[in-house]
Amino acid sequence: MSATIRHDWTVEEVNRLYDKPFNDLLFEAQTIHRQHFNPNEVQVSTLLSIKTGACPEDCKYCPQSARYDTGLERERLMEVEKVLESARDAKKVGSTRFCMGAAWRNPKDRDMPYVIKMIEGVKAMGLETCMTLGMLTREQALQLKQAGLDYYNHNLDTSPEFYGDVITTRTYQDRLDTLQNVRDAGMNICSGGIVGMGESVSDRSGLLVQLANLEQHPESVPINMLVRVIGTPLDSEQDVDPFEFIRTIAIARIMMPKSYVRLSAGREEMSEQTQALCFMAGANSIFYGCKLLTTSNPDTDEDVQLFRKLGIKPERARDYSDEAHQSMLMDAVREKAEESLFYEAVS
Ligand code: SAM
Ligand code: DTB
Ligand code: SF4
Repeated sequence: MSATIRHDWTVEEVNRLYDKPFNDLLFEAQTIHRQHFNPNEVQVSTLLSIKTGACPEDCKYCPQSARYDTGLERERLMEVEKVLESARDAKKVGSTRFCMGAAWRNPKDRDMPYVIKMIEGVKAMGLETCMTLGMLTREQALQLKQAGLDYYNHNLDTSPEFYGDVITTRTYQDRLDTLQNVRDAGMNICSGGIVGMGESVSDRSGLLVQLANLEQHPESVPINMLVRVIGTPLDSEQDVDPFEFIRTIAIARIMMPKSYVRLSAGREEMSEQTQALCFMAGANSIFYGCKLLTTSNPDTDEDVQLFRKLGIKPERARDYSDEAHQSMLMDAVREKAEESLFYEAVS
């Protein structure tokens, strides 16, 4: 049982992990988890939708697409001060990372000064910053990095084979290109996907293979269970067997031993016992706060209770200023930046 960092996974091999006896799989995942993390600590992030609804994209799972009638009220880009107020509240309740999401295909140049002010303000509070704004160009990624953005969330969502059944307005390669731009700018990557969209086990394996075979594993891997929102094309998808979801978490942990695996959307539908098994399987991050972007998340009181019952403590902010991590990110940046017009921006 080795925790070597691999980037050569195959779908067949991962399918075999899905076929393992449940207890063997969980034991393997928990053993690897303990080699890299304190098993009784969970990182806590808070989400805020900074621009809601009316998105031109057609992601079939998403309540924010303008193409589906989900009854969601659209909201323009939030004022910077309002965003900072929310971040202060998140900090008060113990979150260490503040994630800001926008229902955009990509940010427009005119939006950048506002999101930059948001990053600077949140960062000044001592919170880690994360944004998810859709596709990014290299230049935009560099601007966000310069403003102090720690993480960029951009999910691959599913396997390359199933992807076209879910989204047609941007390609899988577009997503990979954005992840490359984020990496080249020297930011941490947050990328994962969704379980429960009607995909096969091989599609779940295919997603994890794509993530784990990236040049560097994403620092953060959110595994979402589909939140079925009425009006979206996936609103009548079948329930996911909780054991299948837990297996996905365990396999993500085994394949990406040092990444934070986030038990992400869908917790409201999960029992405490399912969530506990997800933590056992190696999940070590959650969204905390009663709202995700537009749908609900468990009440903070419920999460405090659950942590208490399990003896779990929220993790204190990780110091990504540590030299080894910074120099690893900066090596990647320099390599790419030398060929780029934007070298001055990062040097
Ligand atoms: N618009 C940007 C984008 O798509 O890149 C950022 C926001 S988007 C809402 C971020 C992610 O939320 C999606 O990639 C998807 O994985 C997740 N998500 C959206 N709706 C969901 C749902 N109903 N259930 C589970 N996850 C969902
Ligand atoms: C991620 O993987 N999950 C979060 C975050 N990244 C941005 C979003 C979940 C959204 C769930 C549906 C909603 O609340 O609109
Ligand atoms: Fe738009 Fe993002 Fe929702 Fe897709 S997931 S419809 S890009 S907000």
